[in-house]
Amino acid sequence: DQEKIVLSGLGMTCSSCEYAVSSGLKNTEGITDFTINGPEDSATVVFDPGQVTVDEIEQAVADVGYEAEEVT
Ligand code: 9UX
Repeated sequence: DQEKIVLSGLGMTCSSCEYAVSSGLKNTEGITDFTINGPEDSATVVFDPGQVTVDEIEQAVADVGYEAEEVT
């Protein structure tokens, strides 16, 4: 199974921020695919809910220094 969420209001303001969020997502098991939208300050994440929860994804992003204001 695959689910898709959009994390927005992360606080990414430069390309290094985008890189940091990418590395956090890349190192999280269960995430199948993601895209970072720098200008929109958002990230779309495709994941297997059997392997990882939305909370864990948010935690992975928090671990690299960003916090989603909104998850849709
Ligand atoms: Mo540069 Mo992005 O300090 O926070 S990594 S703006």
